[in-house]
Amino acid sequence: MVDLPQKVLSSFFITSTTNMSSAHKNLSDYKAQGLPDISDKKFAIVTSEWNHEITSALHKGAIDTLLKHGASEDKIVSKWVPGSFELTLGAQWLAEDSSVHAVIAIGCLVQGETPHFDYICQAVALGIKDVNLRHNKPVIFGVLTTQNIEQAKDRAGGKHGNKGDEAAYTAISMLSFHDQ
Ligand code: DLZ
Repeated sequence: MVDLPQKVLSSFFITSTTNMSSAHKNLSDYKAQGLPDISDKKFAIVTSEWNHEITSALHKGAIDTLLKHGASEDKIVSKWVPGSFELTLGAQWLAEDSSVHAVIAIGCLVQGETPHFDYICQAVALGIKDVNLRHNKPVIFGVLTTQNIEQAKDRAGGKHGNKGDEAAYTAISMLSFHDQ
């Protein structure tokens, strides 16, 4: 295991166990304490047009959460791509901007709508992971992969919260981890 200072370890893991889905069913229930000042941080959000009703709700959730935690409106960039498959390249283009501190990728893949659901899910997940590592900055996977549209609605401001909120919270948490 990487030898991180105890202060970093405890702050990261306490934040995680206090707020993550294992403790609260979903991250939208988090108690945002001890989050850093993010007023000088630049966030880029790339969102898929596919299943727009869902992705626009996730996108709004992400922006609301960033603003709620002190992000500056003029430091939030939003771009749209046609489908979730395009999120990886969109995220990469945004991550290439050295002034961007964190990227949030938002999409919604519904199983019934695509016979190649599994391939797209895997490609996007691995693609986003690669962009994280290539650019050494948080690129958050805010992509719903659900069996049907109802499950997606439940996670886009419905009974399971808003995964866009959670994606934004995760971005802030990772910046906090990095800056300590
Ligand atoms: C083609 C397709 C299908 C059938 N379903 C979805 C979906 O549920 N969610 C989504 O974000 N995108 C879907 N797409 C579009 C692909 O992500 C991609 O845009 C196209 O295959 C073109 O590369």
